[in-house]
Amino acid sequence: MKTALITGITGQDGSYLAELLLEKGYMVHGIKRRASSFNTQRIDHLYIDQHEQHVRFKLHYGDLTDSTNLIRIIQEVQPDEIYNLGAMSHVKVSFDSPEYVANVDGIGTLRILEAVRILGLEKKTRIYQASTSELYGGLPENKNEKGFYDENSPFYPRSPYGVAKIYGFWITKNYREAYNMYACNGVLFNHESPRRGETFVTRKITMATAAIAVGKQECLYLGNLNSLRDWGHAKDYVEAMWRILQQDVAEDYVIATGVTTSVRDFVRIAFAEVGVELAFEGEAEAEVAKVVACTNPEYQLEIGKTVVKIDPTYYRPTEVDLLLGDPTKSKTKLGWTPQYDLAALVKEMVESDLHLVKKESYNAQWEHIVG
Ligand code: NDP
Ligand code: GDR
Repeated sequence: MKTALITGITGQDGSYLAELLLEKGYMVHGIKRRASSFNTQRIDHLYIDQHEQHVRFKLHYGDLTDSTNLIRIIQEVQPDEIYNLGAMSHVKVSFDSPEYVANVDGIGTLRILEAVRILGLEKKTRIYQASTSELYGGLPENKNEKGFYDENSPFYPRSPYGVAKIYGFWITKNYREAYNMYACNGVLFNHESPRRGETFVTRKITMATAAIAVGKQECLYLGNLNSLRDWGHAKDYVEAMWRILQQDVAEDYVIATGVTTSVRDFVRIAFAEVGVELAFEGEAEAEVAKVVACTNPEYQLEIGKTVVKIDPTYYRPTEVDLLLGDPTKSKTKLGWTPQYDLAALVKEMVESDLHLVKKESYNAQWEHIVG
């Protein structure tokens, strides 16, 4: 039985990856942070009473800022594979906490690599580093001749998050070259799911779509509607992470769908899921989206109602305008093909959020969400 250790197991990707590895017969260890309230909602369904025999899922308290803790856990677990998914992963928030992000997302990666080296596990333990399309920064001149970002495109990060992650990228590559370690970067483009954190734009939109449809929210406030993202499903992307660690030779891979969509169109597609057609009018901070048709008898929104407005609070000091990844290498070398397209992703997210907001207990004030 192979043993895996996942940092960030309580996050979106950590939860899907834990499910995948358990299905594959792994013993799965995860690092969770101590918090004053429960933070394991995404993985509670995987928890098995630790007193039972044959337990294959175990959580350890820890933090990527704490080297001795990481060394102790890795020594105890002796993992065959480490998936370093732990991070402060919100780009906008990284402008508020740049030093913390550098420590967790940048130096945290070094701490994992060093722990493996200190413990003499370089030959045994394979390491996956959660790298990101944010490294590219969306500069048009850096796209390849086909108009995509690929494994050879230059980096130009545009946020403290991107800058911290670029350190994680290079230190992973350096340890691979310097110490012959099996350490790889998955340069993943945006991936979403019903488990996506509520302050990322897709989830913010699908939750608001559902809440507005059932009359529990008036309006959705967003920032830059023009930005374009290559959105896939987290379930597909964790499969790619696993494949990256199963190759003969350690390499870095871009994981993407190869399709890009604007935030504005994501809003349109989400509202169409509840039978609402929107029209966008006005420009810049005065842009709004109004209901022009409502075909689902279950959700009777007034024609002409404004359901989306701009709040400049959500603008970023520096923005990544466009992301579009070239998945050619991952398709050919890893045999990876995503199962979801954007339509299927949005459908699943809206359906899940409708289920959530229809619960009587649901009364969140999404108008005031910060993120
Ligand atoms: P989430 O924000 O959903 O999860 C982040 C995880 O990291 C959580 O488990 C969180 O714990 C944990 N974490 C945060 N700070 C620390 C810390 N100091 N020490 C240990 N753990 C910590 O992110 P995703 O699941 O979406 O992403 C997973 C990884 O992939 C991240 O590294 C992210 O930067 C990267 N990535 C994500 C992409 C995406 O589109 N989703 C695309 C490219 C890269 P807690 O639950 O306690 O907050
Ligand atoms: P991103 O994801 O920054 O790409 O990082 P996010 O969903 O936060 O933003 C995507 C785009 O939408 C625009 N936007 C808004 N974003 C948020 N969060 N809230 C809003 O109200 C809003 N309005 C418009 C943003 O400006 C941006 O252009 C994600 C994270 O998962 C990272 O950890 C990961 O590395 C990258 O994807 C790839």
